[in-house]
Amino acid sequence: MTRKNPQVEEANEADIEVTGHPKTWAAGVPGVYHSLEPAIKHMGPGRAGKTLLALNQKDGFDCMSCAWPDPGHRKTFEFCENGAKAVTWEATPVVIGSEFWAEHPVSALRERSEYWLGMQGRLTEPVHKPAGEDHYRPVSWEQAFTIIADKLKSLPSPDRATFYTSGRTSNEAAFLYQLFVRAYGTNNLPDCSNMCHESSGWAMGQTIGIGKATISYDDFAKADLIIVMGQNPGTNHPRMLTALEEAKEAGAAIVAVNPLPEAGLMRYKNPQKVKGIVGRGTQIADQFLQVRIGGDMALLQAISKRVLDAEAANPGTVLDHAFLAEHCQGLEELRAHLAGLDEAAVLEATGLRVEEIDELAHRYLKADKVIITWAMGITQHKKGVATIKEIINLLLLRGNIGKPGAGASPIRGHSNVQGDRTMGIWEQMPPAFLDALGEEFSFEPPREHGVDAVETIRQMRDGGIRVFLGLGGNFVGAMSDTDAGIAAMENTELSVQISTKLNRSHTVTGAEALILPTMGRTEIDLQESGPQFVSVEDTVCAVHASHGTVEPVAPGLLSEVAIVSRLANKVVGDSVQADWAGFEKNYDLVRDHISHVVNGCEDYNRKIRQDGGFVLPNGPRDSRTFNTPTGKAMLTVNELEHVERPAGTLILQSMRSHDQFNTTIYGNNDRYRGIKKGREVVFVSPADLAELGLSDGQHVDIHGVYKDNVDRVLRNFRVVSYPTADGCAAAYYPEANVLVPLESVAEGSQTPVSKAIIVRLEPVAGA
Ligand SMILES: Nc1nc2c(c(=O)[nH]1)N[C@H]1C(S)=C(S)[C@@H](COP(=O)(O)OP(=O)(O)OC[C@H]3O[C@@H](n4cnc5c(=O)[nH]c(N)nc54)[C@H](O)[C@@H]3O)O[C@H]1N2
Ligand SMILES: Nc1nc2c(c(=O)[nH]1)N[C@H]1C(S)=C(S)[C@@H](COP(=O)(O)OP(=O)(O)OC[C@H]3O[C@@H](n4cnc5c(=O)[nH]c(N)nc54)[C@H](O)[C@@H]3O)O[C@H]1N2
Ligand code: SF4
Ligand SMILES: [Mo]
Repeated sequence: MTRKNPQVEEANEADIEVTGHPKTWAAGVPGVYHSLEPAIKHMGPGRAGKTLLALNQKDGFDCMSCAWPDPGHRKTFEFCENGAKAVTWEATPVVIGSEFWAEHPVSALRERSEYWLGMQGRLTEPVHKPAGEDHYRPVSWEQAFTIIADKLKSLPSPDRATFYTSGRTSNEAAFLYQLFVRAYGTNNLPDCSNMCHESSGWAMGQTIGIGKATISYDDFAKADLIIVMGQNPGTNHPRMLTALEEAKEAGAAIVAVNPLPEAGLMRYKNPQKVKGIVGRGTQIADQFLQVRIGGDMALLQAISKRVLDAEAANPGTVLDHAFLAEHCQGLEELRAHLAGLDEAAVLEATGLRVEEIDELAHRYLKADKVIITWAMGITQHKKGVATIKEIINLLLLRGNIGKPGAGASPIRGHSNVQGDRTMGIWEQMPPAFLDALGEEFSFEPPREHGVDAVETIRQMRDGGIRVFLGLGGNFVGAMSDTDAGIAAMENTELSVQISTKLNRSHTVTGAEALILPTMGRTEIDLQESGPQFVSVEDTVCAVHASHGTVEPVAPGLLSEVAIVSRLANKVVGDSVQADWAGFEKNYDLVRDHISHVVNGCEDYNRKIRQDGGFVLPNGPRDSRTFNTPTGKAMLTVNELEHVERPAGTLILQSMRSHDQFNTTIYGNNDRYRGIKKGREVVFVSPADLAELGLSDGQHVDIHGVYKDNVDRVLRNFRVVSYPTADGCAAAYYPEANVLVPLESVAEGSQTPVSKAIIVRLEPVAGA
């Protein structure tokens, strides 16, 4: 069944093709074609059918790509092009055989691209790179666990190790993992969320007492106005376009706030509908505000000011006074602060015209039910937390939280990143959770906060942290300041990655390194008590089961639950009262513990077996209950600041192409933006090109401009003339991570500032 040694050609960046203009519509029949054809080619018709037909079905498995929720009524094809790509990438029958490791020294693998590494196929056996050697070699599971356990037990303090998690991990594996880590004695549990929606969690936690969306799926169709800020759903949450289309049909207006005219935000052709196949599709955005990078905070303050001005003009008619009086605090301070808003600064920060801002304010005032959604264009900024607090301010003024068709909705990235947090993957879990955990397993969990992603790099680099263990993900590839990340990982004594496929973090290692291969969500997980399922939580707090449907790609693979349990058994054993050997035989035992420890998960085994699962309780959404120190939702005052851009520089955002999932590169095209066969491009507006004396097609070096004067540079990128907001530029992540200093983080959340990198473009001599 399996295949080995695929011929994978690296991209030759000299071949890049640019069609010259972005697409104005997304999905439709090309979307379906672009997913089915590669699926059948890579998996064969049998495996393609068994996976894609089960994708997002109630008795099938949950899409491992983004965290977009499933509608109550499912169709036969309940997935999008990018979901199909994720499935194809994971369920491929191509595997890495034992001989691979002898053929490819680690130093040679390091020169390969993420694309090439991922295309080598699935990892199938544990491998070990001893200190001082340049090759991994196969080892038994038993040997692998012994190496890790011996090392962990030899450390002078549990805080000398760090335990990363990426957001694909199931609730069951995540729960056991954090238990293991805390039983070992540390809260060092950094995760991908530190680089992602951490700013949302901070801002919402402080203002409304919960770091999660306050809406359910059905609220989209009930809204009058949906504002989509700093998000590219056509690529990153493609089925959200269906929800937006349905909302429009039910009468909602949609506003997109983005420096780029992203295809899906403009027009959408729904492949499930006749008009999506033959027609022009639905125009999605009624208004498109082409904001300057980092200008959202100013825009939001300007809208809130207009709301308060309208109230002043017609007292008692604009604000939701009953809601504000009963549930909120801070209105007067906010009013006083916004009264002094400098409109000239707003125009400078946003790059928008007054009429555009007035129009959005008018739309907001006209609407009774408003949803604001956002993603990385908002969170990955120095002022990310403050900007999200301004989103909350605006919503609270007119009671747009805790009523049907209205609410705040961070749209999560990884398919189970939200669930992992619910299960305790956070370096700062609150005391109530730790109390419950300690009581359930009869031990005293550590109380001191652990390290987040940025602090992990610092402490590994400076020699404090000696062991890195990653449950999924690609820490070195995903983190900011690539060079610092490399130096940090190389400075550890042991790095361990639990992974499905090869990536950068397997080629940049500690002195000694291990790769533990694991099963993916598509695969049938057969254990002693029968086939197991796992559970996940989507972006609107719905928890449901996921059942694998194809044979595991190799016989020796262990599930994540099995790996974590066996490792924990070796390292912490019976120092906590946990049936480590029993968990992997029957995941119901894990869920019983989750029932007792995690708020809202009582009776988990029964509720998870209900049709479609269950929805976690959510105070603001369900009852306008706000778990803040005052018991009220907090309107907050945030000093306006926007990204300063010295003359001759641009503000560069790093973003995803249509052919990638984070550091996983499926291919070298970005169809909606008209890019083919390469990724080393930088998008710049025609006006800026003229001002900088550059032209489309020219090659430039991109230099980061930071006070520390470290020369962070990306060499020889092709300039693409593109309709981005003036003063702004864009390049792809993860390549652009080289340019982001480790110290450049959001205030409060410590999320790397991946969306506002100050750069200077220098023409490549002779090019
Ligand atoms: N196919 C696919 N799906 C994915 C992923 C993937 O890589 N591929 N990744 C998953 C993950 S982990 C995440 S977190 C999400 C990410 O989902 P997104 O946040 O949509 O991802 P990005 O590509 O980072 O896009 C950021 C968007 O914000 C805009 N933007 C940048 N700066 C600003 C700004 O200052 N203001 C405003 N208003 N807009 C700005 C950009 O133009 C872009 O449209 O997607 C998830 N889903
Ligand atoms: N410059 C810049 N940097 C960014 C961002 C940005 O927009 N710009 N975005 C940030 C964001 S939002 C995020 S979420 C992070 C992402 O950071 P990560 O989550 O660390 O990175 P991924 O690329 O999603 O991880 C992919 C790897 O996960 C492994 N994997 C896949 N499926 C499974 C599975 O089922 N189990 C296990 N154990 N492993 C699996 C595979 O080996 C694969 O290579 O990157 C961040 N970095
Ligand atoms: S919208 Fe997201 S979760 Fe749904 S099928 Fe597409 S990639 Fe998967
Ligand atoms: Mo993310």
